[in-house]
Amino acid sequence: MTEHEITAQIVAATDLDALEAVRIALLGKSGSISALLKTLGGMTPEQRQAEGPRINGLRVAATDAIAARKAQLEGAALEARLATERLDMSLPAPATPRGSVHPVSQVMDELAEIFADMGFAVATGPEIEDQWHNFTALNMPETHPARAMHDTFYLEAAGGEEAKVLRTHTSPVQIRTMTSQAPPIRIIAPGRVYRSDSDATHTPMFHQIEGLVVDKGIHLGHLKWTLETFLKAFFERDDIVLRLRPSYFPFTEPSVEVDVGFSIEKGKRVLGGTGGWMELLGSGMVHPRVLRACGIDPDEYSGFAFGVGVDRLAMLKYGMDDLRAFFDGDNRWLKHYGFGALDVPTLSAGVGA
Ligand code: 2U9
Repeated sequence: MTEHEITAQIVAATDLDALEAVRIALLGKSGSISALLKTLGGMTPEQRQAEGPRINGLRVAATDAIAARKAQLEGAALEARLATERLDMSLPAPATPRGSVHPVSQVMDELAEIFADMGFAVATGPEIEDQWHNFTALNMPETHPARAMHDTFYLEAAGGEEAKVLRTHTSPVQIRTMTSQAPPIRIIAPGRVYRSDSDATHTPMFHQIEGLVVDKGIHLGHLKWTLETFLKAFFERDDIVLRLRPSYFPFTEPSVEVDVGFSIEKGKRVLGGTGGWMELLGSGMVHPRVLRACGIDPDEYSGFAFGVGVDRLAMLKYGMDDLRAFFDGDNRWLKHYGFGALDVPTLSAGVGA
């Protein structure tokens, strides 16, 4: 067997499987070159001196030629695969993108934008909470009736531990911020919350956005200005009028419910003016007990907080009437109310654009 015959066999292999078969036939345990190598043991030293380099030369030549052919065949296989997987990146995007932005996501983005302009940071936290962050720190001790009023979902507790809850509001996020960060604090906490409640105006999961400001000398005037500025930007009207009514929440003192004036335009109810009043959000000055629970001295600092349903804000701004449709995943509804997948809501471009 000559080197020429060996390389001819290797070059004749047209794919990787055929090449592997040739390799085994030459260099495998019972391959022809392996058989030649075995004959060296039975030779005289003189024969071995002559045959050794020749047979070894065949082995090296075969090994090198197989490696070279393998690289060649692998390169060709890759080229063939790339040719079939080719994607023309210059193809234009479809004229009508299929996905759309859910109104709740759009409103969340708009809210983050509006509050960022007022110097608020966005804070987030876990949706599975312990009872201290969801209730106790918010001035709702175990026996407090508000715990029952929240229609809480309790999780099964691991042996001996206190049951965790699905957070009933985003307030625990503010508790986590206050226990980990010193004032001044200016945050909004948007996110999913859960209550065991379901009808045309309630879903077991809904979205809230809450705000919290803690600093020296914060008072109700700051709260009213902040809410007025936010609602004017959100509803894109300068004639938004607020009416503050005394109320009660365990975590604020005093507590105020905020109504917003509406008027009738072309037979439709629109926000703005003072033709009637609609309850929109809850707020108040952070209860001194809540500040103290978070290690903040209420004699030195005060704060305001507010909470509003994001789904409700979306319904009011974009004229939707059934809350349940928000979470049905019905493509026709999403097509009708959804926002362009490529739109970026910015205040400068008009939040409702
Ligand atoms: C801390 C202290 C106080 C947040 C507040 C409300 C009043 C309120 C509701 C609006 C509609 C919930 O989505 S809704 O059902 N919220 O009325 N929320 S004051 O007060 C806080 C929060 C955190 C540490």
